Amino acid sequence: AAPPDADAIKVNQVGFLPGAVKFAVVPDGQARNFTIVRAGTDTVAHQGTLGPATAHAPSGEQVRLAPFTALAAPGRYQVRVAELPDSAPFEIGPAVYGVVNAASIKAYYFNRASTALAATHAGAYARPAGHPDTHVLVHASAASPGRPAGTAIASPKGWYDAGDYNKYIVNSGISTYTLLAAYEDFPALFKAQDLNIPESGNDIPDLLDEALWNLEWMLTMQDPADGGVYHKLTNLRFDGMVMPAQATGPRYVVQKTTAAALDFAAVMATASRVFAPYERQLPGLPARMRAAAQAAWRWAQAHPTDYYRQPADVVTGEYGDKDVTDEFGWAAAELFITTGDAAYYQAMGAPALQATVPSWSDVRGLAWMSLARHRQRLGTVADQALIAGRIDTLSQGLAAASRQSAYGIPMQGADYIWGSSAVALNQAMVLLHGYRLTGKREYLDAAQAGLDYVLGRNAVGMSFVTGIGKRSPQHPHHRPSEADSIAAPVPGWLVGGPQPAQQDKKDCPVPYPSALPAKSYLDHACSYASNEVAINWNAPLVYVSAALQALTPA
Ligand code: 9MR
Repeated sequence: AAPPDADAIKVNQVGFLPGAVKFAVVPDGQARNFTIVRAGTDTVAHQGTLGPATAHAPSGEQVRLAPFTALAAPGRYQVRVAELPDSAPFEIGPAVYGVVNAASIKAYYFNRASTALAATHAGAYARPAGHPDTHVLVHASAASPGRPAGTAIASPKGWYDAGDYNKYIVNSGISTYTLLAAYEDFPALFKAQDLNIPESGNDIPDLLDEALWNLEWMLTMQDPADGGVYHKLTNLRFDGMVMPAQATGPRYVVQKTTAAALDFAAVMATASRVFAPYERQLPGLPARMRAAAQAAWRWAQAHPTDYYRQPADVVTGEYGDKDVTDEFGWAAAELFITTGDAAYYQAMGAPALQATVPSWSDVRGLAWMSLARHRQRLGTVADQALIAGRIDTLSQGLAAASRQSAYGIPMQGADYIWGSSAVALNQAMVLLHGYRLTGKREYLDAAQAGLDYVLGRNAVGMSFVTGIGKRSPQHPHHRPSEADSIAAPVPGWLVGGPQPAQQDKKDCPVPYPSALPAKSYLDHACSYASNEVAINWNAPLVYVSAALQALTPA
């Protein structure tokens, strides 16, 4: 018989806060009991009984849960089950998510465009500047009377979207918002954080400094003549696997779209209130962001159906979306919260706007989470019961899915889509809002399961975050990681994760090990459909790791 898989026992490879709910997943076999041992020893710290054997359809497995919530003593441990290799080591401790949280934010720094990364901040990942983006051409699709095709604009800074070197407003929207939301919800944690980025020590929290790098770019994507916002800044086609400084093809801004204007409006409205206390350090910026948000909103009102249409000569990412009712709702909600103008709340269409787990193309949930966060100061215009009800109902559904899952996670078969890792974390983000609103412990526990999933309690038994955990992605689809001739990938990046469509099959020299939804994952740089990194996927990792650290009762 083949030797049992070294990672047959699945557990969060970072670990747990002492007061957290704690589970491992064990393949069904002869064993009915398990122990938790001090890592690398035979010292038993906990003994438990495995739960019933249950089928997990997304991975085709029969598994049992190993619960050990009662173990709260700080230390380093492994799960032990007879006849199986011990699990990956993990820690129980009071600051257990500090490292993963900091790494997941630092990843954005590593993806900064238009700047060199100095060794003092980037260590081995230091690199020369790429993409100054000071001479970006207006594509024919974006031409306007004031800026005819071929005109050059300056649009520097921002983060590369993902494994590619392009910059997309729609995806920047949810990504930057989620970082700002983490700050709005847990300011104390971030005020105490030192990420060793160039701005560290400048009297602005590092998380906000990092967000600012992208916000400054976003502001340049608005045409001051009409308030419209370009959909993306891109090469005509994807670069090869080269370092940023080697990717020197011409850059274009492409088509103003309704979705870009609205995502821009939502983020700038959010940013203007988040940065308001930093007026002294950033004179005029909060007001400028607020005016930019309102101008983009007005443009979208006048152009409600300008959907993205990929021009024939452009083949990079689309982030196309032909339903912008959710973007209208989200932008209206953020403008309402920031300005207090009831007309925005009316424009949001709250009674018809559902709450769903957010993604780049469905941002309704972001509106509801922001309203929930600020509900105390919204006055009588906003329907308090509706806000609480939307978040609670969505959380209930996710908690129920978690209870029914053999892995004890909210993820179901249909959730294994492109970027499935971020689905798990966006579900957790919703649940954390549910917990803050209602105090229902099962929401906190289901959110914990989402983080456990990406850090190792998943069907492939690995942490999906580079540099974190015993077994993590070695070959993400990330140009710098491939081209830098350093063996270890750039750390702190969450990879997209398993999903069965395998759109990259034709580009991969090796087959996927499985086509099952929860196992259809390939740790190879070819695999942009399962192993790319992206700013919108890292953002809920930042949020959830901070939130669990801040909210889990001791
Ligand atoms: O995250 C995006 C996913 O929802 C889409 O299905 C996929 C194909 O259109 O594109 C993903 O976004 C990619 C973007 O288009 C370009 N940069 C890399 C992104 C992550 O793969």
